[in-house]
Amino acid sequence: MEESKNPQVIDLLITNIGQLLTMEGATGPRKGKEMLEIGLIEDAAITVKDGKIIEAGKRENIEEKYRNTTIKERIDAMGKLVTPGLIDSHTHLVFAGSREHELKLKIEGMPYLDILKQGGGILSTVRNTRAWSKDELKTKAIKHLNTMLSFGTTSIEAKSGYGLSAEAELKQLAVVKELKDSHPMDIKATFMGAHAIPEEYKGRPEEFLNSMVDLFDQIIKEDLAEFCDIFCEEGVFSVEQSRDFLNKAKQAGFKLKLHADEIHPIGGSELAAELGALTADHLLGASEEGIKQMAQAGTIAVLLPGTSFYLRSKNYARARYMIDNQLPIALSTDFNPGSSPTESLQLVMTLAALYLEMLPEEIWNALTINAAHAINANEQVGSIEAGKQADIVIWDAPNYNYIPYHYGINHVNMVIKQGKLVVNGGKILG
Ligand code: IZC
Ligand code: ZN
Repeated sequence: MEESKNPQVIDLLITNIGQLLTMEGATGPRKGKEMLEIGLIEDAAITVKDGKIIEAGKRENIEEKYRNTTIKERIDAMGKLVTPGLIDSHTHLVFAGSREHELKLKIEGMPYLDILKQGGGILSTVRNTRAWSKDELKTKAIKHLNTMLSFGTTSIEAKSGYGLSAEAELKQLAVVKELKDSHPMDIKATFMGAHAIPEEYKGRPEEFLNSMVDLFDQIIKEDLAEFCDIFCEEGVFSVEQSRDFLNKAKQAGFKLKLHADEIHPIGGSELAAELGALTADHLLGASEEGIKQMAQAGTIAVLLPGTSFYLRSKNYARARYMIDNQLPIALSTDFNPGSSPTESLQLVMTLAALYLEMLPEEIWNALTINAAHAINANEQVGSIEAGKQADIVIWDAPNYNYIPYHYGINHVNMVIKQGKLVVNGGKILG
């Protein structure tokens, strides 16, 4: 009898779900036509115990099956949309200050890399981040994490890269580690000491990179970061420098990520494929050959249309070509104080629809199961399936097309993180 398999007590039943996107059944990151699969169940219910999903199915079946079970808490989803928590697979979470003064320069037409060349941009955030204490950085990061959570994001990746010295990079990573232990958000850390060349190393990029390589063993040993990333870009780090740096990172035990072909197409995608990187991010200028090579190598493309939008770029990544060539896509905010100051993956959905020409089903995959793969968390999160974490969003929306369609506002009603209600009525709970 099925009933005998039920626990006698469960923590939570979410019922009366109009549309449930389970995203279940993926065997790896979804690509090509697989990105249209969303595991849709209409008129659905979910059961949860000990922070994990027990099962999801048709409301009628679940309610009948759990008729004699003690249910500690029930949530009526009022016929609305329910999905897995969103996953933001590329953020620069921890930084000091802000860069609103650059908005005027942008409006006047000054390019992003010119601002950096003049000691602004990333380098202005580096000066602030070096000056702030760990606690100041942590307080600010918590504010951003709370915004993300209230917008439906339940797992993120967070990069260092605004320290650019041993001490300040380790400070940023220590902040991430403390947040991991204290905030409901799941956070995966990336060491991005190779984000820019600091002023004191101007003209000596190799020496600077060596000083960052010197931190690898300590970061791995103290479990401060799982991934290593580099800004492979004209005027920042070349393909050769990136290859050498990432090879050393791989040897030290990091999984690899790259800011590749973000502004100029210099061969970052080909390098990502050659190194077997887990992800290559941005890819505005990725060549057709690079896209095919990444698909072969099993690299995931992390696309950040918010950055194209905010840099006023005419270029957007060629998502349709990527999908046609079986390259799996994740989407992300690129949350940072310069090229993408937003925590909202809901805005990213709209930009992905309008400018990457991605379909809503593809967008939901790119922000759930594929993003989970992009941060090596696919065993725990990214779908509503038995045994996975109960990271669930109840939206104030009738269906999954509605979120990318109605843009610029927050559609979240409730967020459930590992079985616990953390956002209600769009607001963070104490
Ligand atoms: O602070 O400008 N592109 N890194 C590479 C960034 C943007 C972040 C920033
Ligand atoms: Zn970035």
